[in-house]
Amino acid sequence: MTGVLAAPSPDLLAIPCVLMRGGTSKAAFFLASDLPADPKVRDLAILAAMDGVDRRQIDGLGGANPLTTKVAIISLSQQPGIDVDYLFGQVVIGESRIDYAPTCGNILAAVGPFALETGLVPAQPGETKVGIRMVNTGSLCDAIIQTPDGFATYEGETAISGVPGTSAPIRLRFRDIAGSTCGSLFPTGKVADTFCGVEVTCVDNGMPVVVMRAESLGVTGNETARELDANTSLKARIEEIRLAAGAAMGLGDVRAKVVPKMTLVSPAVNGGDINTRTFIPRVCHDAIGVLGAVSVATACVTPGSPANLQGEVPLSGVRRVSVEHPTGEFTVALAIEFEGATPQIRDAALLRTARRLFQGLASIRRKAVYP
Ligand code: NQM
Repeated sequence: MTGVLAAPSPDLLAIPCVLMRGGTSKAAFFLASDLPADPKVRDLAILAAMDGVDRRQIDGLGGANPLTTKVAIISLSQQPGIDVDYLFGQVVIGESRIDYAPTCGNILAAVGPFALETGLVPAQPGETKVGIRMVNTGSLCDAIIQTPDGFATYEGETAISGVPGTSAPIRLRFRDIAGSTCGSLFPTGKVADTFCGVEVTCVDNGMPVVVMRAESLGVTGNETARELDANTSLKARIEEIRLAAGAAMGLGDVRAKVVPKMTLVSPAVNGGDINTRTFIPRVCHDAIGVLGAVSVATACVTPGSPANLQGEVPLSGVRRVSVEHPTGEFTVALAIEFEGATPQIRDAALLRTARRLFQGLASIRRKAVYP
């Protein structure tokens, strides 16, 4: 058995696909040039590959959790100074559709190694900077990949919470992510609003997030993700706040959207700056999204936000914010400049790891794509 089939069935289309772990998530990566050019046909192919219908995703590559049913479509960028375009898709499990509204910072970590390994970007001696445009939001990021021998290396000493072992570090430096989806850092025009009797901060520093104190929802914020997922009355209340906040953030009717994400904050318990539990938006994250963490960290340093638990008035400069989550901690470095009382975030940087898990051909029911 060589792995290459001698007589493949014509019932199945075979499309080159690489499964990558990016941070604490997994995605099927495709080159845009390998997928059907018509976006409608392309999405049928992706949904058939992942299984968008069944909640267990038993007939596809998806992992039956929002964190493991993600897709990245990569192409060379036409934008000067940028190497590749990264279009992210969140397969909405059981609904047979792909949400292209958000981007994903975890999967972003795998874009650089994928671009190097597929030959889209040549490796430099030592390390290689890959300039990435996040097509969903138009935001830009530089990913620094270790390339000691002219190849991406996956081996290294960097550990991230939520992933066993260590790997080579990938440095992500975001440019201009404030207002990525909503147009401004605080899309309601205020740093604090009240929806359904709960004080919140609506913030978009790379990801639209509604941040509120756990105690204002009657929980401590130290519960496990599983405990919170089982709390149906809490989840119903959070969804009610999300619908009101989403409209106020200019996102319209967010019932069918996976943004804004919802984060409960409470005092840090392990020496960090803040403790979090994040709903993405209806399932509690085992950790926290990358850009979600950047947005929460931003609320955390903003005077007047309910997330500013330490009553902090930060100075301009680089502020490292340690965001605790159910499986560990995530440090975000924010370059802050103040205009009056409101922080302006000049850039945000963080460390992730990634790894190629599988390379091959996704086998897709031809009839699902070309009925
Ligand atoms: O916020 C989860 C993840 C994410 C997205 C989600 C992410 C981000 O952990 O940038 O990384 O919010 O759906 O992959």
